[in-house]
Amino acid sequence: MSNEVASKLPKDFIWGFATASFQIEGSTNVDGRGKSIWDDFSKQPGKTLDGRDGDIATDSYRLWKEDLALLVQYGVKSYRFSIAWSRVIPLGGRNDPVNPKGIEFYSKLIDALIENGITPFVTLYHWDLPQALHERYGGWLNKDEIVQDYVRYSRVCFEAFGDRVKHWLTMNEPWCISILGYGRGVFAPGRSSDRDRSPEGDSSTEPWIAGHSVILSHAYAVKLYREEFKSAQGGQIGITLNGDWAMPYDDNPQNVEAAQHALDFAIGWFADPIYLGHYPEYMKQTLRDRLPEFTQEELIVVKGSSDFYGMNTYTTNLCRAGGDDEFQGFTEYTFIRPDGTQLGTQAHCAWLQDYPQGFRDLLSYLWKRYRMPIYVTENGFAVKDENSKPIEQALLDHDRVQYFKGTTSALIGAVLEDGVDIRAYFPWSFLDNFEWADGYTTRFGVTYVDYETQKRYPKESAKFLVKWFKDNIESDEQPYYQQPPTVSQINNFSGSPLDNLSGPAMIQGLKA
Ligand code: PNW
Repeated sequence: MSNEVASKLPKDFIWGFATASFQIEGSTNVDGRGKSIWDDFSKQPGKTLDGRDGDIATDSYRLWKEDLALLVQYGVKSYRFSIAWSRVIPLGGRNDPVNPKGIEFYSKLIDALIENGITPFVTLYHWDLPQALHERYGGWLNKDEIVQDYVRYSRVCFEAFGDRVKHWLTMNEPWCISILGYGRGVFAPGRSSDRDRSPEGDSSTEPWIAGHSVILSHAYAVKLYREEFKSAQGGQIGITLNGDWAMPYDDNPQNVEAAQHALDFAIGWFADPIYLGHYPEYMKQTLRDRLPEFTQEELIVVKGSSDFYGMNTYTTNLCRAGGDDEFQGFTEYTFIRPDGTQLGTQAHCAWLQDYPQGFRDLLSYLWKRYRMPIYVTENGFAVKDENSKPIEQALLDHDRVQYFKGTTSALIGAVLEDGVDIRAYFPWSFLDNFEWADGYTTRFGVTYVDYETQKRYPKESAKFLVKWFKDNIESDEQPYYQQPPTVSQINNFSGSPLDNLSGPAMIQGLKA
């Protein structure tokens, strides 16, 4: 047995689908939830492409049992979701009251997942900062306040859920929080130097300050977990960073260097301090005194503050030296090769093309540079014009299936041939959902959501992924996937009848 060449992922490999609270929950005004910065931001004219907000989203706060039943039907091993800070602590702060209804919601969800053999993979912060903290002291711009408030929020979550949650992600994508929220101003809270966009903000300083606060908040929450919870609860905790592969446009040494500069600004900004203990040299040179410094005491807390490398990645950029975009490390991105051909298939969003080799190259780069086990916590594709297609056609999401064929084969190649230690893979996303500044016009789901009826329809890509993981993970005698539960089984674990089951069946189109 042991000298057989492995052809599958190991049996403890984790896979499942990912979501985030504000993108799916809706019910923004119930059970004591406080506002997040996305509530008002998404309601301001011009902030979302379709002018829509997150008040309903996929209605998953109400429909969570249907969502769970679908996850069970898919046979996932794990589900990545995020907790809305302002449901748990409506005003967010360290002296503000905890909301029992908020705790209860996530507690029930966690119990139900576990009862169905699904491992909860929980993000503490996926961009929905309590609005009250933004108003009180500027949110991520105020390091001294936000670190303490975030750590207290984390404590409440470890206390309430840590007996059952063994996989924690502190922050989702600090680059997006900082650059898109405080630099480009396209995400909440929408601050920017561009006065057409925002009455306040300074794009030359605020993103670096916000990023610094995010790193420290993450690190002090991890310190708390390790000191007070880990020995009893036995979980793992880390951060998840976004970052796309940067490929030199051609062999010109300046472009080769530019690709590294792009990686320094997109990934190294966070990964270097957290895994190596310092900001990248190129960032220090470029930003000088605009890049905050860590004190010695802080550095001790920051360095080594993640148990694994959490990786969200979508695409590959061809990189050329030059341009004036500081956020990209003064590198120009393109998808057009020197010979005029496109790198890959274009997605609905301008920033995304399909290029699986880049995914594999990024995995190798991160493994060599940081030497941490990698959890791929997001990876996905939005089919061009999917939202304008009739449902039956949208379900035949050929380009998304191609995308996942490419990334799953790159994934298994990285593990079995390149020797990269990858422990998990979460396609984004379980459902079509509120795609931030794109509103509902861009669909990333493997499950189609009809927003008129809130019915869910598995797309071809869901079927592809379910089968791929069934076929490509080693199994014991006991298959890891399960039979879908009956409605009465679902009712049993929740103790109440399925609410909101409208029409013949909420979930259609998947053959067991
Ligand atoms: C991630 N970019 O965001 C987020 O974690 C998800 O919430 C989101 O729905 C998903 O990717 C798809 O967009 C990103 O502009 C947003 O490069 C923007 C970018 C990358 C990731």
